[in-house]
Amino acid sequence: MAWWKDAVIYQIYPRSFQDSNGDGIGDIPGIISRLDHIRDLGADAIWLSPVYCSPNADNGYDISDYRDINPEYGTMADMERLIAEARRRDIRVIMDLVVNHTSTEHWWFRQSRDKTSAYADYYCWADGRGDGKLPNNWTGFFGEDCWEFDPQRCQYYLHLFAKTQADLNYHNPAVVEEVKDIMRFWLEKGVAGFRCDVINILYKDSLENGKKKLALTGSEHYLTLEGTHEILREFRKVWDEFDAFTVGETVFVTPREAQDLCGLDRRELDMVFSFEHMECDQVFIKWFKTKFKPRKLFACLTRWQKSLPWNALYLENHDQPRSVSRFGSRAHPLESGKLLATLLLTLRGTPFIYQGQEIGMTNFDFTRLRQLNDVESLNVDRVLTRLHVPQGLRWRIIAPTSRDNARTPFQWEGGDGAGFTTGRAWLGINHNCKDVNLAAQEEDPNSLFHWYKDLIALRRDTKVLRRGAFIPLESTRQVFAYRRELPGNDPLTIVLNFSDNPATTACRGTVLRDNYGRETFDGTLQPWEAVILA
Ligand code: TEU
Ligand code: CA
Repeated sequence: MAWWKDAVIYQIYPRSFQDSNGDGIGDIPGIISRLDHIRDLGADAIWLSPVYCSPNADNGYDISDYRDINPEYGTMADMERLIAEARRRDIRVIMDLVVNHTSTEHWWFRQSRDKTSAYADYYCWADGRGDGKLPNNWTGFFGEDCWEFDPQRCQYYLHLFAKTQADLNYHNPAVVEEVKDIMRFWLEKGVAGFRCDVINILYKDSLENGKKKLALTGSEHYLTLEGTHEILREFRKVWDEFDAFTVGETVFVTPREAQDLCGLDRRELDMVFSFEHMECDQVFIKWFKTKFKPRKLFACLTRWQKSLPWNALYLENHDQPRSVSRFGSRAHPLESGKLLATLLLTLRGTPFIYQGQEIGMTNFDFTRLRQLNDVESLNVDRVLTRLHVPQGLRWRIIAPTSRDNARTPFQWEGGDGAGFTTGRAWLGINHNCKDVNLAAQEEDPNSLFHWYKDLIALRRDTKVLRRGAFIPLESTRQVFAYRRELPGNDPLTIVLNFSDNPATTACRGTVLRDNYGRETFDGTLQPWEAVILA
């Protein structure tokens, strides 16, 4: 049963959601204590960023034990209680499945250092090319080399992400079986499915040199290859046993490749997170930001809406800067926040809301690298330093792109600790929590939080918004308009003005929702006005 076609999914970054014991780190009992907020918002499922045992080089995306919970977050009993408490509120739990790599502290990796062990072929080991040269010329996702020498085994291992995230070897059928067992373990505990981390890069066809590129040299050897499709179909056998839901995080995929990854007849994934629309404000790579051009976003969304039967919709996650800071307006934070909410909740697909998005949390207000934790930002700073880029410029590159922008603690209240912790938070709390917090927005019927809540409810009650086709109507430098239609249902028209300036549109209709509270519509649009017309 495709429950996920009617669902809104809420992403939790456990470290920053709610601390329950004053150590400054969010935890599972904290999440349980906030389930009512998620119910109140109207979400049907939560996706938890990793809570497994991990030395936290990449905050849980480096797993050292897939069958246990990071003690900072709680115990397996807490996790079981979370699943049960969520179920009691009709909320499904989706786990993050991070199986492209494990932590080098995972016992598979420790064993793998010994060439004679049963785990010898679990990772991508290779010899250097003589006189201290690396096995090939590939570069990693975090801006650095992707090979590390292991003195015990006297070989290099591949790590496309941080040094302590070693890539698994998917040429080894034993690895595929291990992952299937891990998935069964969690599905038997009652989780509803998985968000599959960088799932389109599992299979590396060879470790040959790649074509030199500005970023990710070597990626033609692992991006969305047939070997990965085969592995997904193998995983799918387990998913089908449990009727599990899956969304793949798929880096650098085209609509064509996405069709193959989640085509109904192919029995691979249910949907994918694509990245193209996250690239509308960058040149070449994510660290070179340029002015956001709404028209690029409209074109990109339109292409994906038209190419795929179903999309995973998102504007934020734990890797991306905050959407109001990025696509919205400083002059109109509330209106632009509501407009972005309207976009997310009226496209065709399954909307994912990232914690804090529903109250318009912004990018961090840090001023120095020292305040950051993100392994990617710290690596990039090291690389830029090596290239003699001066400190001021380094900060100007890193600050707007750092993943920590989305990782500051949830702003529940305005006071010290923002209701997140009674202790010292592991990552700085944004000082704007005095103005931007849930408690204040709950009181204010005109708040962004109430707008999200209202649109989620509208979506739940309006079949055309959930299942209708997407028909593009207008796409100018600032206005995006589209229709959702479904035989036997009244169509809806959505008009969005992505600008601090007014605009006009040819669209007309009776107002169902308007973020300026207007009751009639004559085709003129205020700055950042969002209208749903019947
Ligand atoms: O991210 C994969 C990914 O490619 C990017 O989003 C990444 O965060 C970065 O921007 C690359 O430049 C996933 C997870 O979402 C991320 O948190 C992990 O760090 C990464 O995989 C490794 O597991
Ligand atoms: Ca805690």
